[in-house]
Amino acid sequence: MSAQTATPGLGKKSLKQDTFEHPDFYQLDDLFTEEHKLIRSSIRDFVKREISPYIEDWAQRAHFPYEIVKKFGDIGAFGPTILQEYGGGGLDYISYGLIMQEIERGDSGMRSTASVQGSLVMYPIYKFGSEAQRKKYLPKLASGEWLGCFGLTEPDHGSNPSGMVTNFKDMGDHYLLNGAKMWISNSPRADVAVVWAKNETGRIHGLVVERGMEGFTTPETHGKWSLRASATGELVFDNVKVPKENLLPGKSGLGAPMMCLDSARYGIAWGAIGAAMDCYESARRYAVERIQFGKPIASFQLVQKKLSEMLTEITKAQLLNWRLGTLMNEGKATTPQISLAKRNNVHVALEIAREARQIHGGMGITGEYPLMRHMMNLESVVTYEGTHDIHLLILGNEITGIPAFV
Ligand code: TGC
Ligand code: FAD
Repeated sequence: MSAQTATPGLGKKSLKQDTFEHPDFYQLDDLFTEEHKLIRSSIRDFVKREISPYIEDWAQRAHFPYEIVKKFGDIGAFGPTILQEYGGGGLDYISYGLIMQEIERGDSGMRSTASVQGSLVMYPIYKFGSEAQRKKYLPKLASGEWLGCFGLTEPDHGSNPSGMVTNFKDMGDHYLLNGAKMWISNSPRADVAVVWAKNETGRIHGLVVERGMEGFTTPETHGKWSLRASATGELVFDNVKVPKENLLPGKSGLGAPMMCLDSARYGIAWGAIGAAMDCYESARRYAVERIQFGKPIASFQLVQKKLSEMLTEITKAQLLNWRLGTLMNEGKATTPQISLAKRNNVHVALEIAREARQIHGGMGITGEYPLMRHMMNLESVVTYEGTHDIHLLILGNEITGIPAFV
């Protein structure tokens, strides 16, 4: 075979400048379908129109813009991988990832609203619910007519959900639910809550609890410095009578909520890189425009180092997401693979937000730029859905076969 017909190697000397505006340094667009690219651009346009102009004000005022719920429903942001017959999008996992990426480019709290609804409320009803439950809840959740939340964490049981004390007793014609959940995204405005609780034998089950059930309250958590545009609260159950048909019959045990977390953590791995890209893009623009010592600060080696490292980490994370997405599509992704991506990508996003803030100097602390908001949001993202260290231990367990949680 002659040199000319051998497998091509190097192509162009460099990429077009606009590649750096929306970084796609390793030309992943070549791997996305036209449908993927269309979904990405339509969500990106939606975020530019409906979130970016207002998010700073919402976050500063700690205001959850409830009207976004219906709008997310209209654009198909809720349950994109769920079958269309239940109101979902019937899309693949790359599409789901791209939707989370573009929403979190706008704000992590907005992505929380969407990923809780899709992965933590619709997914368990879809996966473990009866046909009647699917038909009752999924279309209303998909359209944004109803908002949902997911109650796993308790005041004394965060990283170790298996220790939960929320419980229900079989009273013959209904269940009696008691206990409390804490740190629950969407709870203050939720119409339905997927709640994980133990039965009399200590086995964990999922129950769908509806707003209006006597003894069920959702007090809001105030004073957060993070995810300020997302509503967070408690779920309090004081002798709540839950109809028997509200128990999710398809799966019990901790594995059921953990499967939901796999789906949500996958979305976060993509979402965090959306936030990172927003920070990087802002830093690149600022560095080119800001003059100090008579030159753009982009001409200084230390600033170039920061930008180069940001682009490197974003590119590695994009490749990780794409490969994980293809494994998800094939039904082959594992929990530790998802942990690796969630842990890595949120960590690098947080570092990128911090570095980007530095490039903006004093301006970086103002609401004129998105850096501080992303940075503070990511402090929650690195903690929820399994902390940075818990994911490290999940990987340690996979590598050694020895669980180091206890
Ligand atoms: P462990 O002994 O490992 O497992 C107990 C049982 O669960 C099974 N299991 C899974 N099954 C399916 N898929 C998975 N991913 C599974 N992970 C575990 C496991 O096979 C076992 O089953 P069986 O039948 O043998 O009993 O459990 P452990 O108690 O030692 O805990 C392990 C640990 C620490 C890794 C885990 O519990 C954990 O990940 N902790 C972190 C908790 C967490 O992530 N909480 C998230 C709350 S929700 C949230 O944060 C939403 S934020 C949303 C937003 O706003 O975006
Ligand atoms: P802890 O478990 O008390 O951990 C504290 C520290 O100890 C962490 O650094 C942790 O890594 C470390 N640690 C714990 N155990 C170990 C160990 N074995 N080895 C080494 N280190 C360890 N939960 C829900 O159920 N639904 C929601 O919608 C939801 N939304 C949230 C929204 C926000 C804004 C936040 C902040 C949290 C949310 N959470 C939600 C809860 C979240 O999942 C928990 O905060 C998280 O799982 C950690 O639990 P914890 O806060 O109790 O911390």
